Amino acid sequence: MTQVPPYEPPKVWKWESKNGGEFASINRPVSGATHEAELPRGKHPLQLYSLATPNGVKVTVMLEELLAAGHRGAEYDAYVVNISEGDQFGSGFVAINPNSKIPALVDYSPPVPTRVFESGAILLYLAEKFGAFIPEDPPGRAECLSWLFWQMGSAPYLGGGFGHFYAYAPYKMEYPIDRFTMEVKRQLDVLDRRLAENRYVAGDTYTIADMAVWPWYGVLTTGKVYDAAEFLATQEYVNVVRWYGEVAARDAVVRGRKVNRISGPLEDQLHERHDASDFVFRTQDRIAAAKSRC
Ligand SMILES: N[C@@H](CCC(=O)N[C@@H](CS)C(=O)NCC(=O)O)C(=O)O
Repeated sequence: MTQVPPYEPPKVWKWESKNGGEFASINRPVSGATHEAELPRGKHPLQLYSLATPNGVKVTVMLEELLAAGHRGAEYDAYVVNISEGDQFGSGFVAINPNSKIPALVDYSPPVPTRVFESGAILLYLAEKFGAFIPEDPPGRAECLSWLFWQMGSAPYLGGGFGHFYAYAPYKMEYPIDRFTMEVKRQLDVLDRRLAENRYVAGDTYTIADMAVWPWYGVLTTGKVYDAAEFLATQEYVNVVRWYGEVAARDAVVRGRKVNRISGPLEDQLHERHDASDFVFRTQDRIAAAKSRC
């Protein structure tokens, strides 16, 4: 087994800022705002504050799917919350998500503006608001919600467990990597068996369950999450790979993945989204080209 520095836990744990690993500069053992910062607000009723991480992409895909399905009330303004720079601890953001994590949404259409945080809650809120991407029949709805909550409960093992120790911890440790790899492969097998018998996660139709699961477990098979496709042998989960490709080809998914993205190819980065035309005129490649002409 890999040699790791010996550690004897003290009687009472004390915070040393260096022990946060890759995210030492932003991890803290307390909640609340660290600085005053108002959130911007655009012209649409729905205001999204997010980043194109797997949790953020769930919501931008849902909003683009709603718009593609003709729900014009789903027009939205999307702003970047740069979590590496601590934007999630600004007072305005903390007021809409006391948990200081993206994504968070404010709906200004009701008489009293409604804040929603937690990606699963946002998906469910939007599905109920527009009556879309969630089955109406009780058994179908129960199946859809079961998989939605399966994702919310499972992904922390993939992100906070496997991803942290495989990709971000200051040194590699066999014990936690083994433990979380075992669990993530078990989860992939759960999903693979489900998708062997169903076209989509909740059954025959594409729902918020797909939108929640796909950015994590679907994209994992491409190596774009933690660069771990080979290590996890994700190609063996053939039904997950098949479903990944089918969902990836949806126009709304192609668009949703670009919103609030601040790294990667410039043509895939749409930092702020206020209008459908932004996908044509406001991606970073277009902005860079316009600047070079000045
Ligand atoms: N359970 C939450 C998790 C959200 C979450 O972990 N967001 C991460 C980015 S993917 C974040 O904002 N991290 C910033 C931080 O931990 O300070 C959800 O699904 O919305």
